[in-house]
Amino acid sequence: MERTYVMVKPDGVKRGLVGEIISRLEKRGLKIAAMKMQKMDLKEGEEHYLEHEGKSFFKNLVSFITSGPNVSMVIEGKDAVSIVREMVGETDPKKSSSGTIRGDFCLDIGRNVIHASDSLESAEREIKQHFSPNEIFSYKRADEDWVYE
Ligand code: D4T
Repeated sequence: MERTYVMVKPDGVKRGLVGEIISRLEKRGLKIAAMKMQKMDLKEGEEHYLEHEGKSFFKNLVSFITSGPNVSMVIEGKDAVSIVREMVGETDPKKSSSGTIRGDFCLDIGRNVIHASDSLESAEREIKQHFSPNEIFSYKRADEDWVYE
């Protein structure tokens, strides 16, 4: 089983998409191992987007991600990192297929409603950045024997 970090960004929260997004993840069979609402401060925003430091869109990116509360989650399941990235769609919603979260709910690259870790290494780093170990839960979902063979 893998764990990945997922965040409904401030635009997703303000647009009332939290329930829809969580519902898609749950219905796929993925498990919520941790969840909280939080607001990133400047330092956390810059740390989250460290790989984009120096790029033309960095300032806007940090200002957007710190503009309001987000809903942060640890999502667990078989191949969770790649499965969730596939459900999220392309970074640019214009290139995202219908049926993906970005393909169904947004139009602009700077307002793409959700973040999900792009590798196991990023997932580990991002989970550590946003959650302490006692905020992450291990439990069995009642339908697990029907989700996995
Ligand atoms: P995040 O990290 O926000 O989930 O997005 P992705 O993992 O899908 O994509 P990313 O790290 O390459 O981009 C981070 C973030 O920057 C915005 N962005 C990106 C932008 O505003 N202009 C751009 O040209 C690019 C490449 C969108 C997502």
